[in-house]
Formats: sequence, structure tokens, C-alpha cells
Amino acid sequence: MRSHLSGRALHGVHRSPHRRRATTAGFAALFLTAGTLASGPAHADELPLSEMVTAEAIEAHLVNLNTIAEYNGGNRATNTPGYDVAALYVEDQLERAGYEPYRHEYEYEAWRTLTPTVLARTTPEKTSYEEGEHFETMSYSGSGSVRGAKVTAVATDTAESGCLPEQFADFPEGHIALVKRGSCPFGEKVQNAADAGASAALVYNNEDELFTGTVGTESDVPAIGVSGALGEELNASTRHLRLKVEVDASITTESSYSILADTPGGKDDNVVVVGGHLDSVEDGPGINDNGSGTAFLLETARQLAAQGEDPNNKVRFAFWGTEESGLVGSTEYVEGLSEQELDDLALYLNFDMIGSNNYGRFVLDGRMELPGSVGAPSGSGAIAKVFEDYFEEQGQVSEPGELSGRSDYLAFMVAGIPSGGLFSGGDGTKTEEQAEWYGGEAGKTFDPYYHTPDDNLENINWDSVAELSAAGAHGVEFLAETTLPVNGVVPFSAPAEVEPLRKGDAWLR
Ligand code: DTR
Ligand code: ZN
Ligand code: ZN
Repeated sequence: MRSHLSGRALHGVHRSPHRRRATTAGFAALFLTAGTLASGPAHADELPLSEMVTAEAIEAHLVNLNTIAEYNGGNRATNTPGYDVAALYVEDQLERAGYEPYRHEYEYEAWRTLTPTVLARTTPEKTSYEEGEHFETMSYSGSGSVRGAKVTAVATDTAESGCLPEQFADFPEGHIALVKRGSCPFGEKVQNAADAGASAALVYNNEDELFTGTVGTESDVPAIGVSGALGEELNASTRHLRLKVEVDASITTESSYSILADTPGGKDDNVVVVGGHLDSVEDGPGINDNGSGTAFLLETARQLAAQGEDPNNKVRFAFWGTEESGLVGSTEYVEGLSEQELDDLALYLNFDMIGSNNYGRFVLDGRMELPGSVGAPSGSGAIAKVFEDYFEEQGQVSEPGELSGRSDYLAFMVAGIPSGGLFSGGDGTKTEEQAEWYGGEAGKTFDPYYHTPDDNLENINWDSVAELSAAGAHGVEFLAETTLPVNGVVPFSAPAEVEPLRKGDAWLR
């Protein structure tokens, strides 16, 4: 990761630590300061939003979301009681703060396993492998049952294992294809295997541990993700190996909803959308992913309302549904907007995981500095700068976070809306250098509890919550006041009144 960073990508390394910002940004100052933008609260007697949104208040929301999960089956996943009750909590909190939340409903195709998936060795010696330890059924895996089938490894010594149809040229009909993760989407590897007559496909990780993956759209054959450890073991012994694979899954139409709430005031043709997903995975309460973003949004909405002043730009808070099964809520929302409604959106800010246990300070890469970042519309770099500048002011290092398209900002970017946001890290591994910047442990993932039952209150890093929520709240406040650097829109339609310069009583000529 280090090699992707230019010197410019690091922010604040040599800066002095936290200093209270000057808070004199009146409207006139906003227009008159050339080059720099005033961004404090509108009135000097108010605290900036970054100080009003506290880690303590976010913790209180997280405790409540955790209780809701605990009493409702242990999670807040889409289409579960845990999701519905969490939604009621969000709506109640918003209503008490004076908002009128509304639901955006949608339908989606839900893939679910009906009986537990089986992966077992039948020869040379019978062994059952454990789902969650040795393998995971890939989302949208096709169903099927294969018993005592031979296994053929496909170009597993290359970086493109299974990506090229010609790698399957001599593939024996009915064998199980064993391919290694990397280079192309899982769905392509599995499709190539199915096209070549494979009865099932096993994709094993390029690191020891397990991973969760999706084939995107339903595959023709069972598709199973295997830990790197088991994958290497199978790869080394295909000769006498026979496996049993059983996947019993179905796709049904389900419905769910996102929750949105707008500030009553603010320019409604220059809306700042601030969002994060409300659903968790089924495996746990999702307190970091994405209770943390949810709690941040809620508290920011509450404190913005508590300021008692309309923002210049309307702020729309969005609590997306069904993110974990394919970014559904945000995509349905954006795709359902008319051209006029889209045009009225100034920008989108995403908050998905801000309390990762072994955290980093990632500012979504609006300048496209990382090779893996997908196309960000112009203005996205300016959004990144708002966050970077704040971290720098606090004496905190930040770095670009890859715009991988793996969270709800994707639909907005695809629609041409400048996008950004913050992220404290997920399944990536912390480098030595990052451990120096952020503390924590090098060689470990940023969130070792990501998508596990242990993504709970105990494993939240409260420094991460405090730092990223302050930066996030600052970003919301700045952009609610003006989006000029992002989309060229100033808060008022009239041109700024420029006071002529005076020197004593004499007009300057
Ligand atoms: N979408 C997240 C995890 C995730 C992976 N990369 C990023 C980048 C920015 C935000 C989030 C993420 C999840 O919900 O699993
Ligand atoms: Zn997730
Ligand atoms: Zn998430």
C-alpha cells in the first residue's frame, strides 16, 4: 500500500496538534476571503459541529443498536426484526430532533441457503470441512449436489487462475474446478469453470484465512470460497482426492427500505447527502460495520438540528438498507431519482465503518491517487481535501482510502455525483508504517472482527470513533455551508457585495 502513496498523500505529519479553529466565519467573510474558505459555525458563540458530535453520544447510540441486535436474533441484517427495530430507533431519534424521516422502499432478489452447505472429502480419508472455518458458500452460488467427484486445479500457479477460458481447454467434464483468488472477479472464474463442464468450483484464498465472496449473479454450478490453508492442501493432493459438495440455495424477491431525513431548511437544489448503511451482516450485531456510521449520522443530524439555524444547503441524511447484499438500498435510491432530482444533489458523503479496532484514517480517494480507485467525478478531490485539511489541523495523519466501489458511494459516483467519505479500515492489513502513524498492530487487519459475531461494543476503537466522527462532522458542517469548491455553487444567488477598501477616511484609488 505504501508504494501507492505520494508525499502529498500524507497529511499532517509535521503539523502541530489540535488547535481550536477560529470561529468568526460570517457570511461576508465567506465571500471576501480569497483562496481560503471560511468554514466555522455561522455564529461565534456556537461550538463547531466537530465538537458537538461527541464519541460519548455515538457510544450511547451504539449501546442501543447493540441491545436491539441482542434481543432480535443477534443481528440487524436486511429483512430481519433486528433491522426493523433499528430502523424504528433511527426514526424515533430523528423525530425527536425535529426531522420528518421517510422510508424509501424497494424490492431485491435475495439469495439464501436453505440447508447448510456441505464440503467434505470422501477419499482418501473421509473428512467434513466446517463452514465458517474452512469454507464459505459464495453469495449467489448455484445449487447442486456432487458426490465423490475428482478435483482438477486450474492454473493455480499463476496470478490469473481461472480467469482465462483457455486455461480450461483440457478440463475433464464433471470434475470440480479448483482455482485461486486473484486478477478477475470470482464470478468470471466460476463461469469459466461451469462453461468447461465443471460440476462445482472452489475458489481458494491467496492468504491463509477464509474470505467471503460473491459470484454477482447466480452461477450455474455450486461456488465455494475456501481458506488459503485448505486450498493449498487440496491443491497439493488433487491426484487421489474425491470431494462431496452440496449447495441448496434459492433466490426470492424480498422488500426492504432505507430511511432518509432532510433538514427542513437549506437550498433544496444543492442538497448535501450524508449516508451510511443501517443493515448488518447476519453473522453479528455489526457495531463497527455499520453501527458506527449509523450512530455518527444520527448524532450529526441531532447536533445539526440543535444548532437551531438552517444550513445554507439542505442536508439529507440517508440510512441505507441492504448494503451487505449488494449495495441495494443506495443503488435503488439513486436509480429511482429523476434527472431533476439528481441534478439537485450537490455531493455525497459516505460513512461505513469509523470505529475499526486496529484503525487507520482513510479519506476516500477523490483525487484518484490509488490505482484501485474507480472513477470519481470532478469535485470528489475537493471533498477529500475538506477532510484532509481537518486531520492536518488536528496533527493527525490521514491517507487516501481506495475508492473500491465496495460501499454505498458507488451508485452516486456512477451517477456523476461528487463523492467522498471516511473509513477506518476493514479487511486490509496494516503496514509497519501505518502502525507508526495510527498506533495499533502491523501485520493485522484494520478490523479483525469485520463481518464476525465479534463485531461488538467491546471491539470498537473509541479513538477511531472520536477522530473520524470529528472530521466527519466538520466535513458535513463545511459542505452544508458551501459546496463552492466541489460544484461551483455559492450559497446565495446574488453576487457577493464587495466592500471597497478604505484607508482612514480616504477612498483608495
Ligand atoms: N462496504 C463495507 C466494507 C468496505 C470495504 N471497502 C470499503 C471502503 C469504504 C467503505 C467501506 C468499505 C461493508 O459493508 O462490508
Ligand atoms: Zn459489511
Ligand atoms: Zn459496511
